[in-house]
Amino acid sequence: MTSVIYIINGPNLNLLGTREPERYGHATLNDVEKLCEDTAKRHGMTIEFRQSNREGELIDFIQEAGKKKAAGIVINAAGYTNTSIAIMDALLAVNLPTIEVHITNIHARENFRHNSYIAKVARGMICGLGVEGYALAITALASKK
Ligand code: CA2
Repeated sequence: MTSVIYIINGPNLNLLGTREPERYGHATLNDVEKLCEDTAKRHGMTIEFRQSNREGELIDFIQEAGKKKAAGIVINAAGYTNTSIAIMDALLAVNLPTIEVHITNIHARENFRHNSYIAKVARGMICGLGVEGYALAITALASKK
């Protein structure tokens, strides 16, 4: 096992900080990457930070994390959270500790956001705490809980 944590972001998260700031906040995805880098560094770890608007590419990132024997995965699958059995299967296949993150509280939003395929295979889920959830997820993986 290496000390690299994969941070995987799904569709539309490239728009973070540029649209709907009242919902998703003002931090950009670059700001989130910096937050993750700084948090990982404090724990003596490194990150691979990825985003894609394509389901298959997200699956490629998960398989890459598996091949690289990453210490864990932090994933915000965005809209694919509620639809993608293929992403769930990829996470099952690599069998790495995985923390699901959502910026918003998906349970306080529409019903269709409540059922997460990722949650079925993740070690835990953090939602509703804004982008700080990414830092908390890295800390959880680093402490091997
Ligand atoms: O709260 C989250 O992190 C979500 O994963 C965000 C997804 C949504 O489908 C999930 O239910 C909850 C949407 C990501 C859209 O990202 C944008 C960011 C800024 C502006 C517009 C979209």
